[in-house]
Amino acid sequence: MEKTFIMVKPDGVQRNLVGEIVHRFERKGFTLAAGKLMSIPKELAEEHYGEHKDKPFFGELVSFITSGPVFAMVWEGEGVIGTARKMMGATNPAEAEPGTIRGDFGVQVSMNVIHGSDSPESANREIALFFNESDLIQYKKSVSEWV
Ligand code: RTP
Ligand code: MG
Repeated sequence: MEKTFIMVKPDGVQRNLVGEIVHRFERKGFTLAAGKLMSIPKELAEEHYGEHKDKPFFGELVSFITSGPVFAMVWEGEGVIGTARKMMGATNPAEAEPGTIRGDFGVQVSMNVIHGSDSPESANREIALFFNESDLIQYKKSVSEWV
């Protein structure tokens, strides 16, 4: 089953949005496979956001994501990578639709509450960066028959 890497960024943890975000993914019908509160070491942040290393905002991005704890998760379900991106909304919260996580809770592009993998390749890469294979819990929820 498809899996994606989702992370509540330091602003989301500080603003007590972990429960709200987990709740949205649960209510949607996706299954939590792993989750942990953690501080991201600088090297891991640079690797995670490696695609942006030549962008002008890279330093600010790494410094923000390492500024406080994040809540890292793996969510599983049909089409979860693309659907999670829709639930998150546009990168810039000012452009994100109301009803999306960034549209409802974000203001600035640099502090946009949540990260989600943008493709199957990114999802595999990011899950492997943050979790061991043995961290991913496989189980069946009876509700899966209904969504
Ligand atoms: P993310 O990787 O965090 O899920 O966000 P995303 O795919 O929607 O956006 P991406 O293009 O991958 O950018 C990564 C993060 O960099 C910050 N950013 N700042 N100052 C700027 O112009 C700027 N542009 C991007 C954002 O916090 C974005 O989430
Ligand atoms: Mg991205």
